[in-house]
Amino acid sequence: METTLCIIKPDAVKNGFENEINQKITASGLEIIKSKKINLSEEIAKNFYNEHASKPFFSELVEFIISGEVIVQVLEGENAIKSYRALMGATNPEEAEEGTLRKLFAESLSRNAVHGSDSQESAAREIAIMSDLF
Ligand code: 3AN
Repeated sequence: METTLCIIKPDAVKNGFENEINQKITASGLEIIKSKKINLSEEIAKNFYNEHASKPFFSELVEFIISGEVIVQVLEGENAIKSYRALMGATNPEEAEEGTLRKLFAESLSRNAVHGSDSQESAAREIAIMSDLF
């Protein structure tokens, strides 16, 4: 069994897609073992996105993730990291495959509905950062 961190981002929460996204997550065989609707602090957001600190879109990324309520979740299942990345689809919704969460629910590259850890190291780090929230 593996765990991964999922965030339903402010665009998807504002657009009311929380239940539809979670139905697709559970239908894919993953279990939502923790879930919290919250406004992230700037401090947590900057720490969370630290690997992107040198990218030109870093401040946009941080501003967006703290711009409204998000739902932070831990998902568990066989190959949860890869399996949830596949369900999310490509970072840019215009390139995401039909039926993926980003194809269905994302507004744009920067407002792309969901986050998912991209490796075992990231999952462990991200779950640790968020663990105090649950
Ligand atoms: P993913 O979320 O698919 O792992 P990353 O790790 O490359 O994608 O990027 C992290 C987040 O940064 C993305 N979810 C997206 O919101 C944002 N992002 C990535 N590339 C850009 C870009 N060129 N312009 C604006 N935002 C971006």
